[in-house]
Amino acid sequence: MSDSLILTIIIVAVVAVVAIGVIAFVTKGRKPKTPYTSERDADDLPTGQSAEGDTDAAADTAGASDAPIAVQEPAAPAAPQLDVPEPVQGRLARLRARLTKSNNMFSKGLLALLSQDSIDEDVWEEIEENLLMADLGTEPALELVDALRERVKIEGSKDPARVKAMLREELLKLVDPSLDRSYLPEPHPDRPSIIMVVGVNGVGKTTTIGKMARVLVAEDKDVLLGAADTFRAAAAEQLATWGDRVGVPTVRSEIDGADPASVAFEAVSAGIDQEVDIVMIDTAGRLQNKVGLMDELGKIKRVVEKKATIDEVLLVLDATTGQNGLQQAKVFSEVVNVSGIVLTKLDGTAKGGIVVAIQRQLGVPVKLVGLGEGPDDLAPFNPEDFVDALLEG
Ligand SMILES: Nc1nc2c(ncn2[C@@H]2O[C@H](COP(=O)(O)OP(=O)(O)O)[C@@H](O)[C@H]2O)c(=O)[nH]1
Ligand SMILES: [Mg+2]
Repeated sequence: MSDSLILTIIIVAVVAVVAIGVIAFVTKGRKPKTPYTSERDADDLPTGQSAEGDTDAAADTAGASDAPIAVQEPAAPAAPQLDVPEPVQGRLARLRARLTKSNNMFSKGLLALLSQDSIDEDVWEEIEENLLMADLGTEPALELVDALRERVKIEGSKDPARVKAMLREELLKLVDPSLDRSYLPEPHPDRPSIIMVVGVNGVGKTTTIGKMARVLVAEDKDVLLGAADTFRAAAAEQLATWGDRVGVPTVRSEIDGADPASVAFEAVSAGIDQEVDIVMIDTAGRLQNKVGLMDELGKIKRVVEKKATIDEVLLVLDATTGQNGLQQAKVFSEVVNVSGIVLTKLDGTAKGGIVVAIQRQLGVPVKLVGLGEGPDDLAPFNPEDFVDALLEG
């Protein structure tokens, strides 16, 4: 009799613990360096419900967000040695060699073709093939060939330097220097900017957020990360590790498979509480179909926007996947309002033309490019530097 009473008590206790739901952890690496007011400093680690307006959202997140936020202090006893990220200015130029190496064939082949004594129909076709091989896309490739043909005809020049200059100008037109590529959202007076990062599994979302946190730290911004890829515990750990290196806190759930929207909500709440400049939200990419994708990303957006509107949705695409990447881009852009592209793994492909194809297809600019696995191998996209890199060598 008493045994079963004890058993009942244990079961009730276990159920109660489970019912608490999502417990978000805030790994706090460094004290925010900018303009927190002193009364905020005292409580800048949230220990419970943040200000007004949470009740609505709590309902939407099935009670998960009214769970207390536990504070996970860094384990290191001494002050951790933080990385100093490389300056952002001129990063693409520094990383240019990575692009040049992989795109050498592209430019060498093209220039050789264009510098021939007589460029006949066959040669123009070969030039077009070269451009298609570089994933430029059919329409832009045709446009480029037509424009070059016209100019070569008018100028009659076979001087390689001149031909190269023409090619540069025409490529630059296709990459479109007029697009707004700012990756820093306009600051808000009363709340952080929110950046959500989406894309399929393995394209480099988490890595990109980690690298971007460093870019933002180098730009003197206070950043907070939200690990809303709750599918695997390792994903949150991966993100928090990136954050720790530069003293950026990460809001995460300790439960695998927790509601991503709840974690995103907690991250934004913590970001508001801590008065950071930018909250970046990582999402899962395991979604198999459009409906699931729409449900999950839609819910994150809905729940987060009870606190603050999402300023930027960055779609991460792997440059090595070519047409496949374009297909993914299409699906994501149907589901969320993509405002910028991060093109990763450009160091591993000779298909730099994908930049043009993606921008054309989505009508959205490439804002940043990934050029390696190193922590500072992410660069703001600059059309001139990019085209120069394609044509170098
Ligand atoms: N070469 C290269 N590898 C990258 C780049 N960006 C990410 N990766 C690698 O791609 C793999 C998947 O990255 P991850 O961020 O976990 O992808 P996620 O599933 O979208 O979050 C990791 O091994 C990264 O190091 C890049 O720009 N260049
Ligand atoms: Mg990830």
